[in-house]
Amino acid sequence: MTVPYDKTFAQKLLHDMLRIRRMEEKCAELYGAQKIRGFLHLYIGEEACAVGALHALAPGDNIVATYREHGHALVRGVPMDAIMAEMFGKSAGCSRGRGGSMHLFDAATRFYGGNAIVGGGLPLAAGFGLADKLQKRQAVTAVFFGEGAMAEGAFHESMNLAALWQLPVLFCCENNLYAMGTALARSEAQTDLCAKAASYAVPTLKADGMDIVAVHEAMKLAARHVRDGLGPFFLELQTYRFRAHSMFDPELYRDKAEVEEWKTRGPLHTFSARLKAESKLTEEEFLALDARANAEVQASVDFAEAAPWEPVEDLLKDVVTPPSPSIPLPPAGEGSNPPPSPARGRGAGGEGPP
Ligand SMILES: Cc1ncc(C[n+]2csc(CCOP(=O)(O)OP(=O)(O)O)c2C)c(N)n1
Ligand SMILES: [Mg+2]
Repeated sequence: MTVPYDKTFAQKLLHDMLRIRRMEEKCAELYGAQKIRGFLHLYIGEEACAVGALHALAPGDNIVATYREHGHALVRGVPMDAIMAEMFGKSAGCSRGRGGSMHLFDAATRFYGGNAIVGGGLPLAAGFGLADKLQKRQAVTAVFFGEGAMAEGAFHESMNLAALWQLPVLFCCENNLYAMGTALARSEAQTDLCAKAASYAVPTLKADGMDIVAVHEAMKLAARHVRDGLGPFFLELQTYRFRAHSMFDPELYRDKAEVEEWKTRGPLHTFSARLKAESKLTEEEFLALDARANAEVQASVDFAEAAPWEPVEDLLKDVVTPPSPSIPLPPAGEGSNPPPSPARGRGAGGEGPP
């Protein structure tokens, strides 16, 4: 299929995938240098999903993502400087350095995380959808999650309420076949994710998540459905991560040959090749786009390095709320936990669990 976009838009899609790839390659390097600490989950290989999907949404739409969300934040418009500073834990970061890699957040672009809990974004998305429906805002809430989240109760509860109340939520599952080291077929009786979602009477669609055109077209269709007030939609993007789950993963659960096979379908080189074959990209243009992406990454690292650390005396700010003078404190003794009653305690009458 020919690429149904003009040269400018097609190159924009390619450039955004390059920006994510180069930013994350640099993050992996900075992790080794201990500039970035804590958890770090790379999206390398899956870039077509975030780029294709987010370019089908409007600025007033809400985005909720997982801990593998650096690319979603970037394409949504969170400045790379603010993302990189967040990775470094600097207060110039988009979550003031308090969140790190897994908790990127930016209300200005309606990017509502960055959620470390598997499935944690799903109820939030249902809440955004409910709020928009009650306020008669014609917005879509797009929630991204891995196939591992579909085993969580939060997925089923959110799907059920979204369908029951016909909420404007676009459920976007990035199925990369593994949840940490667990393959889908080892943990799920029903491996057809669309069949699972369809049990909530929600329309579903599968798309090739390695093909940015397929992702973008599927997402446009899904977003139109939701925006037209027809209720929620479930989209499965079939994709693959090329790197480890996080920075601590010996990858004993999959063959190297499988990874190499998926790499032949890598979204960057396949899309570049298509654009070149259709005279929408030259090698010089590719190199220029790549150089721009690398320059943006280097500038963001310089920014993060130069940014100051949060002063030590501020570290408890926003952690503990100071007591409000308008709410009197309870007299000493009240409000604390009562001592356990001997009648309820174990050993009193031999009751209670062992
Ligand atoms: C509720 C909960 N259980 C377990 C974990 C530990 N955990 C972190 S990532 C992950 C795998 C999730 O896989 P998937 O949803 O497929 O997303 P992917 O990492 O493949 O993008 C697990 C089990 C967690 N963060 N939250
Ligand atoms: Mg997964």
